[in-house]
Amino acid sequence: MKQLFVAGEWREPIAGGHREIRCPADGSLVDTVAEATREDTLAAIGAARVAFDEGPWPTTPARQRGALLYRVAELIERDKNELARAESLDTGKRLMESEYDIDDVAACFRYYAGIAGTDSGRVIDTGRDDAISRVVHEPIGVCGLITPWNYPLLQTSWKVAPALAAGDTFVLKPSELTPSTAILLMRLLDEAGLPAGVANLVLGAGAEVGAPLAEHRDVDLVSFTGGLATGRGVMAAAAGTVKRVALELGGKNPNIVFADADFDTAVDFALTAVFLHSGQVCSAGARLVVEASIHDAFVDALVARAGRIRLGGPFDPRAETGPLISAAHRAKIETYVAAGIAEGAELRCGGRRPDDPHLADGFFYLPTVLDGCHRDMTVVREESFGPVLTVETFTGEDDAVRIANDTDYGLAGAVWTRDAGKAQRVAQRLRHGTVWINDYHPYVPQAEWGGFKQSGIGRELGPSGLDEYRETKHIWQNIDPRPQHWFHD
Ligand code: TXE
Repeated sequence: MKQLFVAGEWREPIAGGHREIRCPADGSLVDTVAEATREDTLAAIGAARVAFDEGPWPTTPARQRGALLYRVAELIERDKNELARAESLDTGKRLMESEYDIDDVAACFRYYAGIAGTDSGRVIDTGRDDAISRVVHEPIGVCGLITPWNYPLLQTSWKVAPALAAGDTFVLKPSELTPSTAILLMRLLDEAGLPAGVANLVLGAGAEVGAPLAEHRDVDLVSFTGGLATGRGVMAAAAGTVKRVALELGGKNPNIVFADADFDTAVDFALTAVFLHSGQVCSAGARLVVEASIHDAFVDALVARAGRIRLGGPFDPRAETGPLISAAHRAKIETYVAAGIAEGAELRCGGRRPDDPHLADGFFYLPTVLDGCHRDMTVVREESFGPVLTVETFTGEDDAVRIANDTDYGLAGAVWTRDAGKAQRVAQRLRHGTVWINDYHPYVPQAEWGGFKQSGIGRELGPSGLDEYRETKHIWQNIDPRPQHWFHD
């Protein structure tokens, strides 16, 4: 199984390990892939280090790096069907959703291709005619890129594209549950003509293969997307070498609905906000915060529709959403729902696995609505990352903002109202990295994505997403040097 990509070569893992990848929709075997160990990661870090210190990539003109990224975008579009299918088999998500994801992956590569080389730094007015001062950007070095299983290739592209645009080299470690599209991406980077050693891939478990990326002194930056607990560990491991750390750690995102919102549209979007991809979305609107005066009608309408959502596998044309990623993840969600009910929430729908025998081999869980929730409940405070909506009520603007901000997270949120002034006031007061007004979920590669508070550190996408992968240097030149005589001769 030559599926590790190190120094421009496809290699077997040193210890010869392997892992079975199974489709979460029905447990069928998707592939048996290489399972690396720490030694493989160390070899990959070494290759990325050599490629950075000696290779042509960091000093390749940025516009040329951009041209290569355009080629990668074209190859992704050429192989869209294969990539989407692989993504759906690994994650269980609907093929149509994977196709959207692959379009977004290509768009991300195009965006960073386009801005590579457009920012050549600043010339500073020193106030002196004998000195030139410039601030320039340089690649940061070797990057460790650790990605999760919910949007495997998409989240990878948010790291790989800017890292390459900046002139870095990297070691990528995808989630051990969803490695297939990372393997395919490496092939495309190679086909596009990326020099050997710039892109390296290791597959395997987080503690074994991911941890060295956070710890190692030859890695200059670790960029991690995943859970809060693992992210804290990555940050602690990175502290030993004071490397640059970028973290995207999910959210507990409020979806605020005022009584004057368009009722049917707000109900419709409240469903997509939380139940898209069965809630396995970092920005999922898992907390419905609804104005008390419309609470009953709104929740009734929402529950009626949630109960009709059709579950199914990736290639079932009638399916509207898919399974959870694993048995362990479903068990975790079941624990959160049970805790919510024990703490006083009212179960309005779902709260169990579906009865349909066709779904028995997958990790399905019914869309679930818990009403009568409050902020002290575990299911409201912590990210369940599943199809679980908690409902809280508010009275007035200040109350809505207070409830929405009362979380350790701060990734995203939405506000629904027909009052434009109120929408802007609330949007400005929300302590979340993305705020949607009368919408939910859209994003564009041109706009920054990331979290306040414990949702993370740094920003992906947009110009800031490139800055994460660059160092800033000030170069000062005295063009007429003479003794200063600060100290007496
Ligand atoms: O993620 P992990 P898990 C949240 C969600 C979910 C929870 C746990 O709430 O229920 O995280 O999911 C690698 N050093 N999100 O356990 O562990 C791991 O191999 C270095 C939110 O699946 O965070 C994988 O590649 N790396 C999220 C990556 O970290 C380590 C998306 C993410 O896995 C490691 C996914 C270690 N010690 C889950 N241990 C989002 N922000 O969108 C594991 N990893």
